[in-house]
Amino acid sequence: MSATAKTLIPLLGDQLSFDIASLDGMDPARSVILMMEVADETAYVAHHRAKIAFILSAMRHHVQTLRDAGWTVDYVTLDDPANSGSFTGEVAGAIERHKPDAIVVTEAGEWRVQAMLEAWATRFALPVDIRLDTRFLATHAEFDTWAAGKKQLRMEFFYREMRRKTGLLMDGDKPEGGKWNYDAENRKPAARSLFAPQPPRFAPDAVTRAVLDMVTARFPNNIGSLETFAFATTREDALTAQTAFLDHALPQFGDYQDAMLTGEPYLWHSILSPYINVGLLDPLHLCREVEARYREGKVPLNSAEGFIRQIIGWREYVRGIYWREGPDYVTRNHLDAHRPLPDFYWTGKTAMHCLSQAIGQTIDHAYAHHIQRLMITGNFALLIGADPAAVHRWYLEVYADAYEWVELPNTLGMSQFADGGILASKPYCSGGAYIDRMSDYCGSCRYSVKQRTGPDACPFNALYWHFLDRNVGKLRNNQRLAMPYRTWEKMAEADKQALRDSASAFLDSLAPSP
Ligand code: FAD
Ligand code: DLZ
Ligand code: SF4
Repeated sequence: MSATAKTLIPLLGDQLSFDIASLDGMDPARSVILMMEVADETAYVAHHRAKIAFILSAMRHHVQTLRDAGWTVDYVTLDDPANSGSFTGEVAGAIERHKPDAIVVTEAGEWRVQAMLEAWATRFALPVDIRLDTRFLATHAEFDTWAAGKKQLRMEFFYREMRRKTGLLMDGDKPEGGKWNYDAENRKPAARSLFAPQPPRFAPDAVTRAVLDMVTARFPNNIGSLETFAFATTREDALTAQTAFLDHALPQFGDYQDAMLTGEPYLWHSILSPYINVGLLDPLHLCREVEARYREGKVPLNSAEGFIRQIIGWREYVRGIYWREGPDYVTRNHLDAHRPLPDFYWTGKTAMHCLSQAIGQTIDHAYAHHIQRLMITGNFALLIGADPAAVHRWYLEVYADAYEWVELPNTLGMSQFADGGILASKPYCSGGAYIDRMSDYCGSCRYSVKQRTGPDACPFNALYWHFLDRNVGKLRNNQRLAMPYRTWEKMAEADKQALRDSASAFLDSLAPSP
């Protein structure tokens, strides 16, 4: 490259990290960073309005820190009349403006955008260096090597590799405390008398307020409230949220990971996924902080291990599956499910208290914790036989942390079993008893969780048996479902028919999505 050569560095909205690979070794004096707010990204699904506002505001704050650090940043706003609406259109415009000799970019988080980056070299007749995203522990190639030849992929074994690789919670070559996984100690139901810490809320500054106004004007029909917007949009504030979690919630994170309480959206969860996923927080650094708290005796092992497993285990594992399975993963529909999602997924207006709580807080905060996503909204969609592609679109729309690489395997694989068991060894299905055990929802529900059939019975109960019955051909041989199938088979035919009739009547009453 000549002394005056210039490199264009397009930086995507989920690449807001200082140590992003595309900046590594680059000279600020000979580089132009390009950041683009584009209609394509704001509209590939009808995102929750707080999700759009969070990402655009975090991008606008990040520009300032990059400029303060000496970088030249060309920033294109969504309301710029010359905005072409696409990453490729904006890169074309920036090439006109800056006449670069090369493009350096970090690989995209999803197939859709990665295909765009890969087309740039031909389209612009410039060298394009697409760098691996080093914010993840395992490259795609490393994951594929681990997975190669295995009959079944299981997160637990991949997770152990990541523990060894990072040295997190290791005692020499043994797991800290003698066990790799303390999940059995992480299933306490929460009681009202326990004090649940509230995550810090960040009042919108002038930059965020301008974004909120723009989003209000441009996306009037998208789901979601903006009045309650309280996300951190700078690294500094995200670190404040991280410290608050480590100090106040982490000690009990393990015990109450699966608990649910009316009117308490957060409990002991971290609410850090939006920040980790855009790059404001570094996942490995966060895990090292968690380990340090454990070593200092401030946090019990089940909490530290449980949290670290979510990040270096599940988060890395679902990403590996997403890239390994390919762009057609989204079309899988193992259980041949085709029902539209009911309309109340967009309003929260249903008499089922558990669903109205999980969906209501999703509309208000663009957040629900894992067990609400898996065992309330996900479980219900699975039991009614909702189309997995529609379920996937809903989850991608409504959560502030939703990007296809992490959302799709969690939804289509873990929650809807639509990949036939690549990600999870059994469908996560349950009747009302599980929800009653892990929450206080049923006490204030119009339905009775103890009843199995009839108009006042908890709909989850009959739907559960209906699900097993109609999928018997595909699920009967699953060892982990052997017990419920034996119970079903032993049931009197009249009881079975009453359950079938009750579930059918309920299914007929559902109004489809708008
Ligand atoms: P905590 O409970 O505090 O967990 C700590 C961190 O671990 C999270 O911030 C997250 O980074 C990571 N983590 C935990 N579970 C998972 C998981 N299963 N997969 C990947 N990372 C995990 N997570 C997303 O980040 N984006 C999504 O779009 C997303 N969609 C989901 C859809 C469904 C149907 C399900 C069942 C789960 C989904 N998850 C998704 C995983 C998980 O629910 C969220 O990461 C978590 O609820 C975020 O809240 P938190 O930060 O308070 O998490
Ligand atoms: C999700 C999102 C939204 C809503 N808007 C933008 C945007 O205007 N500009 C941008 O660079 N990124 C945005 N994103 C995040 C991108 O969709 C994300 O970076 C890609 O999905 C990565 O593959
Ligand atoms: Fe949900 Fe059934 Fe409990 Fe009502 S009774 S809250 S529908 S599980």
